[in-house]
Amino acid sequence: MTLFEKIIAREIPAKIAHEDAHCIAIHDIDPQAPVHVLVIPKRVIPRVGEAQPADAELLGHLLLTAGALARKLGLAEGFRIVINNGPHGGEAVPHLHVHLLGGRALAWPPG
Ligand code: DGP
Repeated sequence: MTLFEKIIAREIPAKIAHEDAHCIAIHDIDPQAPVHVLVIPKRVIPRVGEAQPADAELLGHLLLTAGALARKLGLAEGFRIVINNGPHGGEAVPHLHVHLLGGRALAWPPG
């Protein structure tokens, strides 16, 4: 089981921002911005580089959910969506998740 599957199963606690049939959104344990939420599919895709055409609807749902959460959490000034992939991408948890970051001006390019 991945760490996020354990959170979905309520075996590990998390602050939940949203949940529906296909995904859960939790506040990151180590926030990098005033708002830092992870949108996580309930069906495990290890990383976006391994996603398949059959995952298209689920991937779209994750982005739509992140956008809706940005509105709900008051990120009217802007926000960033990040998906880390593999060692050079900074991936730590091999269960695809969308980072939603906002609440401050974010630097570009990222480190
Ligand atoms: P990534 O590096 O893209 O795989 O992001 C993993 C994120 O998961 C990282 O920002 C920290 C967060 N994280 C790790 N463990 C936990 C946890 O137990 N609870 C919560 N809420 N977030 C976690």
